[in-house]
Amino acid sequence: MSAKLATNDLEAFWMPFTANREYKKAPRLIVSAERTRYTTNDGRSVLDGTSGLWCVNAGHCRPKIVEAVRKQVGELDFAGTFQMGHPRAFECASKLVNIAPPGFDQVFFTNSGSESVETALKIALAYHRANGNGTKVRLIGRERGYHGVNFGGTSVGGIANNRKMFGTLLSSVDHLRHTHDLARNAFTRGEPEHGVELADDLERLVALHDASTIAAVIVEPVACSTGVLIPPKGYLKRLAAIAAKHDILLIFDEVITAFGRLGAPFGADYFSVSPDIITTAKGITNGTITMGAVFVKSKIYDAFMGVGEEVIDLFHGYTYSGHPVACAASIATLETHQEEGLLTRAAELAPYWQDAVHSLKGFPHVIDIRNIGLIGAIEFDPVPGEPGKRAHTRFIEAFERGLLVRATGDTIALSPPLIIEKKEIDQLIDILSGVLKSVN
Ligand code: PXG
Repeated sequence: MSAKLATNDLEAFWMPFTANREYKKAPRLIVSAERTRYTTNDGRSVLDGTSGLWCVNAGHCRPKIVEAVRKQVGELDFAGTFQMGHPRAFECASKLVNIAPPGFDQVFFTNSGSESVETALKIALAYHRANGNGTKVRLIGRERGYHGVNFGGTSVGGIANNRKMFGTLLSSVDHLRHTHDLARNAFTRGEPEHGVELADDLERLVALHDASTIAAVIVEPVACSTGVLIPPKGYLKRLAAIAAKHDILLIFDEVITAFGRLGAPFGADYFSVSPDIITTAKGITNGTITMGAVFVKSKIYDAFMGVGEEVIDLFHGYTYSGHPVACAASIATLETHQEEGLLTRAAELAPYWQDAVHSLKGFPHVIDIRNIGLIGAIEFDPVPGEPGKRAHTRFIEAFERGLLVRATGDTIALSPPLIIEKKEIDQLIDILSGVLKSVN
């Protein structure tokens, strides 16, 4: 298990979002995991400060989930869900809508966050068409948003590096301004005071394009991949009100914020905002098996039921929509959450977490610290001409010292498993303090 791999064994895997040549010269390899810790191939224990990639909310290798997967794969490995079914998919969907915010009564299964986003965008377009509003075809995203890597999600996404290599993307897309404003909000604890008026940007786009051409607006309640941008106080409520006024569907991309990350089951619960569609993935199975789910309000599902009973109501779906093993993993995940109170545990830890991450103020080059729920971010001033370098070197240094963090741009993002204990938060901050002393 812990055998070191020869460098040439690493060649075949073209790794995603990775500097392949640098990585393969000095690989960082994980061979096992338990609860909040990884073990590397050279036998070192590493505290997981990122829940994998924001997905292992209940901690690693939880026995109930592992057992459910083992059992399911031996009992029913695969059965399709096109004009067919198997009980686990229905059970899983029912359990999911039970914990969803009020009004979300249907779930469409996908296999990833990217697929959830594509599904949500297509449902939004088809919804308006089914309602006789076929001119509502434009999709609105937000600068610095991340909605996965497929064409729709890349188009509504707002991170230049993710877009610039891939041609013209979808037409009929526009973007709201992002909400990051260090001049007014640096070192805010929780939601920033300033910037609610940025929601009015949707009115600007309505004035430009006319509401009759706009189908949906998609935002992450907290924009995590771009470096953790926390919405200003009142921003999401105002955005929802403007969208509703113009019959524009509001899609919350909760691939990261769903399943307890903020201290409530969903971001929609946390911010008391009711969108029309919610996209999820990651924590839905605790990262164990790939799965995503799109939650829709009944008005959306019902709009598709106007066709004859024998007619397919939505021409969309994936071979693995509602895969039995993924559903088993998801059911066991939801049970683990329930047994251990994990969907609200981040709320209990949030004050301690907030003090802990803000204690890192004052280290060289730190220009902002942000936090919400069990998420933290530390932003550095960039090395001139080398954007991203400062966070990347600190990420590598932290890993060497036994802590996994995520570097994105010039920000280090933190999102430990929701089962983390206070003493482990202390360890995390202790290791990070050592790393942040660097003046380079
Ligand atoms: N929407 C949001 C809001 C996401 O955060 C996706 C869609 C796409 O999900 P899939 O499952 O297709 O990857 C994401 C994914 C990071 C990081 O370090 C974030 C994601 C993925 C990998 C790394 O910030 N978010």
